[in-house]
This record gives sequence, structure tokens and C-alpha cells, in this order.
Amino acid sequence: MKKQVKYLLVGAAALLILALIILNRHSMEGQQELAASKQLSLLIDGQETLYNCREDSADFTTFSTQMKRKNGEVTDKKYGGIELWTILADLLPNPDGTYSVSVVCADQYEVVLTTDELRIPGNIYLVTQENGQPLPSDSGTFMLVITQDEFSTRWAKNIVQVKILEE
Ligand SMILES: Nc1nc2c(c(=O)[nH]1)N[C@H]1C(S)=C(S)[C@@H](COP(=O)(O)O)O[C@H]1N2
Ligand SMILES: [Mo]
Repeated sequence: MKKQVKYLLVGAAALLILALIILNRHSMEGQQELAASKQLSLLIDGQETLYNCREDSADFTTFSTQMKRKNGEVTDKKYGGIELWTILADLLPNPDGTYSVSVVCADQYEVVLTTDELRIPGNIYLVTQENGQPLPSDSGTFMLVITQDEFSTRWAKNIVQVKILEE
């Protein structure tokens, strides 16, 4: 009798462990899917929207530009991304309005953009690829690339949120 109870307990414990393993595997798959789907938090006039970046979108383009550090180093770069204004214009309540756009990074680095410069074609991109590969880890999932600035100081790496406020 006592032996049977023991077997039952061992069996129940084994089932519990199996259930936990399966549950854990599912939640890990969920996190991997989130990372792979490349979501970015947009705060538009105080309201949060999750933007789902699709690299198979027709708006996704590859382009070449130069990274110009303030120390004089110039590096040729090839990125893949979507023009930030293409993304925002679709989501803004008033696409013809004037907004202040602030790009916030994981290290609290913050870059401010005007609607005028965002509207210049081929100027400001939200990039997710370098040389056809995901960005190097220090650049994060999303990075800002500005092709018409004198230096690459505002190429925000590791973007965590874009805050947009109508002026
Ligand atoms: N998040 C974040 N992005 C950043 C910076 C930073 O300190 N933090 N530095 C900027 C500067 S000054 C330059 S020149 C470019 C390239 O930086 P790197 O020299 O580290 O490659 O990234 C820009 N983006
Ligand atoms: Mo820099």
C-alpha cells in the first residue's frame, strides 16, 4: 500500500515536471517570435502603438551611405530599412501637421527630428539590416540612419521607443 502511494507521488511529480517543461518551451517560443517580428513602441500624442516592422514590405529598401564619425573616420555602409516618415505618416492623426519626433535608445541616448527633415525623401531611415544581415548586436534591433547630416552623431542605436508630439 505504502509503495503504491510512493509510485503515485513519483508519477505525479514526473507529470508536473513534464508540464512545466512544455509550458516553458511555449513561452520561449513566444519571446523568440516577438524578437523576430521586430516590434517597436511608438508613443503618438501620449498613446502607445506597437509598430510591427516587416522586412518583406514593399517599403523596405536597401541603400548605401557613409558613416562619418566626429573623429574623422568615414565608413561605407549598406543598410536595409524603411523611411521613418513612410511609417509615421500612416499612423499620425494629421499627416500634414508639424510634429516633434524624439527617438529614445536603450542607453537613454535621445535624438530629436523635425517633420521637415523627416519629409525629405531618402533622408531618415529606420534600419534593421546591415549587409543583408540583422544589425550587429550593439546597434540593437532598430537603428536610425540619417543620410543628409554632416556627421553620424544622430544615428541612434538600440532604439526602444519613438515619441511623437504634435506641435
Ligand atoms: N544609442 C546610442 N546611439 C548612438 C550613440 C550613442 O552613444 N548611443 N553615439 C552616436 C555617435 S556619436 C556616432 S558617430 C554613431 C556611430 O557610433 P560608433 O562610433 O559607436 O559606431 O552612433 C551614434 N549613435
Ligand atoms: Mo560620433
